[in-house]
Amino acid sequence: MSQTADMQRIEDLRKQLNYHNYRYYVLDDPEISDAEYDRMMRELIELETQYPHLVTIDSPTQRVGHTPSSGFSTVQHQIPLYSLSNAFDQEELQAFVNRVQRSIGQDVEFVCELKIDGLAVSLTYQAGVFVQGLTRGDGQTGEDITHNLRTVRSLPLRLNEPVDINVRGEVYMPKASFQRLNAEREAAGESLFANPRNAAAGSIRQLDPRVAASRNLDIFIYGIGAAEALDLNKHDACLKKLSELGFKVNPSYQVCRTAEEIWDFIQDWTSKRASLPYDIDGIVIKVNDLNLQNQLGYTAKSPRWAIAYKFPAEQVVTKVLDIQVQVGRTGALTPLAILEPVFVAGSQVSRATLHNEDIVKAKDVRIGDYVLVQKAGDIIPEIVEALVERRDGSEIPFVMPQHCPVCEQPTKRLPGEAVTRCVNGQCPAQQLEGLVHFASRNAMDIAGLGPAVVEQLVQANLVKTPADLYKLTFDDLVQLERFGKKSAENLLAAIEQSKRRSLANLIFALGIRLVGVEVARELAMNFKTMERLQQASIEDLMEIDTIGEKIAASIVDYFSSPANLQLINELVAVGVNMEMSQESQAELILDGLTFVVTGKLESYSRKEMEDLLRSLGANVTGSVNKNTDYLIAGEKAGSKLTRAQELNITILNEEEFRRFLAERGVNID
Ligand code: 3BA
Repeated sequence: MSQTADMQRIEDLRKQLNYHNYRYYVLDDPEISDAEYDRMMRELIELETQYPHLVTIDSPTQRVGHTPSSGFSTVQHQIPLYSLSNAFDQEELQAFVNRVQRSIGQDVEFVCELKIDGLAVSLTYQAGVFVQGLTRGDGQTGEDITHNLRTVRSLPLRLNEPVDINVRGEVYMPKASFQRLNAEREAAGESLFANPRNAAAGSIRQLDPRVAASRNLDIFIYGIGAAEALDLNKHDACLKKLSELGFKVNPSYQVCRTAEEIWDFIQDWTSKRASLPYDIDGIVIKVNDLNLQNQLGYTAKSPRWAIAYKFPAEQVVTKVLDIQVQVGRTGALTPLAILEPVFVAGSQVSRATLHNEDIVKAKDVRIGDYVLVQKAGDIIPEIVEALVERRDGSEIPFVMPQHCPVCEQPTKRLPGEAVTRCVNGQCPAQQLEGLVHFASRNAMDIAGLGPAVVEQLVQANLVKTPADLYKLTFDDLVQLERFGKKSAENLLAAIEQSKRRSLANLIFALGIRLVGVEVARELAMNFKTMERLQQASIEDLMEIDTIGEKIAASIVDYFSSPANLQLINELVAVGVNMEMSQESQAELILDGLTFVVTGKLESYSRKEMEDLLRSLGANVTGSVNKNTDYLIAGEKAGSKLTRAQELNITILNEEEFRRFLAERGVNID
């Protein structure tokens, strides 16, 4: 075929694919089969491979991102995104309507919309082509998530008209996709997302667009940020126009003329929301007339012409069958209410944590009580209160046990602390939780080793300490229930791989109290080997900026226990990495030095420069003082430069900093 014919075909395929994409993802009404769609897509990919210079950013082939980006850049919103003020009941809603009507001096038309529970984003189109998408961020600046947004199938890459427009909407994950994703994660032993909103947030912030693409995100558009003259004067007309341009607009909006009509709409959706395929967390009420919106204006944070009515958390009554005590990784004893199972906010609830002794006392929850249960943040079940009037005298108050329910050793509650602990380091419950933590994602990241499998291994007496994991054999595993050959092989491979995790991961994996991911990283960077960390004194540890006395004492305490030392020796013996790798050490050429960055740099934003410095091991602070080693100063540097000169601190401009690094073997060009 001739090149012109190919070009024509490319154009043709793009048009068709965009159209069918819209039928499928926006209208939910496809005209062709998936196979036919795939065939066209493959043909287009083939042609674009042949003519790479013809690939455009709005081509349907560009939805699945290619390479992961190194991070997101922060971008200023052209028009800021305000927040919504809230109304939590009918009275607050009525007050809003009254305020608007009094201010306008007559009856006003409102539009009620479902409040999608997702993440607000801002999309920019130039001449009808999607060019940039940002998160809401703080409303003034957001993060550039263009690549991930391109993977959202209902987001048009090209509009039906070549307009310049900025629109706002909500990215969300449908309930069904959320259930599927969590089921997959559970099977893989990965941590679960708390709700569809968090899953959507985690997905849209993936550095690798291929991962975002696999997450089935969706988007509703509900407003225009800025547009060339479209000649619209009502909000409902904007929604209609957005829909005509090709955007997915939620169809369930309604024009209301009185507070009663608004309240009816709210009541209606309060009962219907469970049957929607996505989460909504309220109803947004907006003044319909755009001129009146302008007239009402904004407060510092939110428009005076709109309000969000937030649904109350669903509360149900159930009975406390028992209060059991769980023992966590650190030995903390947590009272847990066992409930008669009930359905709350979309799922069955049969347990609710009571946190600690004081909270049980404050709520005065007793075994046998009827209680009011709700989900905090729509996911974690909690007991709101005990229904005292329903007691018959048979209820039994809770008493924190004096002995650990698992190992039967005495428990301890230190003065000033809310937690009661089992202080026996050999307690099987602590060991189990410790193993789960050891294998978890930020620790040794052993795929397939979630709580269920750990429990199986412990029950079968195959594993007591993390070191035992490395002694597991194929025969050990295949004899377990639900373990096939394949899963046994996979788990052994994952355990083997974990031997090469970084020193920081290993330190975190040990589960030393008060040592989180960040502190573990600091420790690895400062001590470089497990051996040196083991020998560090409280004073040595406290030399690190971020480590105070409590953390230091906890670390020294950990390494003074013979059982812990034995664990480390065994991990050494099976070949677990105990050192910071040579590469990461070489990269940390600024370790121990404190930098301040000021002024406008030529080829870096200030944030990029600070990230670069941190990645090389430097400590970066905001103000110049006697602890500062270097000041990197760009154009228009002000008081920090003066202060550095006064203190005789070495000042580098960008070029000098480049040379400074080059002399130390690092080239940043
Ligand atoms: N409408 C969220 N803000 C919304 C434009 C205003 C607005 C929302 C909305 C301020 C939803 C705050 C973030 C923001 C654009 C600022 C909606 C929804 N309207 N339907 C009135 O469905 N979650 N969120 N977004 N500007």
